[in-house]
Amino acid sequence: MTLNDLLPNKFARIMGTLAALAVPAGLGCEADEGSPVYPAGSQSTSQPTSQPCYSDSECKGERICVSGYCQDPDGDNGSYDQNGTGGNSRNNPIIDPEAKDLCDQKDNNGNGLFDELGCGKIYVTTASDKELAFFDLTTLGKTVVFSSSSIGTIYPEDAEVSPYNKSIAFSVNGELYRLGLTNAVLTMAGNEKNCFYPSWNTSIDSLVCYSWWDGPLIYSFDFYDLEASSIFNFPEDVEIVDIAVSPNGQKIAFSAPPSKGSKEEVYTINSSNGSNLEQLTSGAGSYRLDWKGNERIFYSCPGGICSVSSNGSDQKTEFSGYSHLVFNQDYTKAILQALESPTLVLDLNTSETFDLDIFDYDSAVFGWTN
Ligand SMILES: [Ca+2]
Ligand SMILES: [Ca+2]
Repeated sequence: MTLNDLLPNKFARIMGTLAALAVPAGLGCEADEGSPVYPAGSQSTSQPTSQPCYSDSECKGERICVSGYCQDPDGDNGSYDQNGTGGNSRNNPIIDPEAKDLCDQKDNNGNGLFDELGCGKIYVTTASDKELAFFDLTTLGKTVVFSSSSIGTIYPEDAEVSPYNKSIAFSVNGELYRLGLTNAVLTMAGNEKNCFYPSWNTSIDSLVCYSWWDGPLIYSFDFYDLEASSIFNFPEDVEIVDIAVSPNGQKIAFSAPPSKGSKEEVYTINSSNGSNLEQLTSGAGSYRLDWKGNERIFYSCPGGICSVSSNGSDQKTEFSGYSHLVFNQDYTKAILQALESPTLVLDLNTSETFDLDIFDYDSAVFGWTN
């Protein structure tokens, strides 16, 4: 729904409210003193929200801006009750249209959409990249799972949740760790090769990393026996800037410039033995790779987020003005982030976006689990 859709309805509501307000004389005095105004006869159901405002356009649903607060002029709190069945009755529970729609199979903000922010847990690096934390969409609360302040900085591209959501792999200054999410056990890999951009390889023990080892190298590390083995040496003297294993584990996508000084391109190799090197993009300037299923690779590109099919066709810009995205596990929603812009949840079926607005200002998303 756009603002324009709301305006005629909102105008009618304003006129109705003005007529109602003309009746009880006492209410006018309250308005003069700057207190929130209650519509006539509805003091028991229409309460001021916590949302301050200067104009109606800042208020959601049918609410209007009265005396500095968003308020519902007729006390019905929108067109839907909390079960989304409609009704418009004053007997329905009061719904705050400014509320965040947490994951509870109810329409907590009365906009006709159930749990539009999605469900599950959103993993972030935060506290100046010194904490790993998740936000649970059933409570919208934050839980810190690890503080790295004593060992260093964890960048979001250096952290990834494992298959089955058992653990998080992360690297600090190239040193690889695994943190159990159910038992909080921290395992240090002790890898002699540096590990950057760890990406899990379909098992809870095995992942791939980027290292510089006589040239750019992609290698596999196994937590079961703490063994590393080389998969692929990129033939040019350049830096790889991200790695991502496909969901089915068959392909490794990585981003690197074809030669020194050129733009980074998206490549794939077979994960089993590093064979079948394919360059998928042309002039991409790619970093921060994310697979959408096994068919498409999204990547950060100059000015936005781009994508290319895994066979190299259909390279395109998906979203301008955002720096990175993370999909949920069934690819129905994605989180879009941009520097100094609100973090959004994008519904991939309807293309609607919703302010997530539950993070600390410096939270960078790296995972979204069920
Ligand atoms: Ca809703
Ligand atoms: Ca809900």
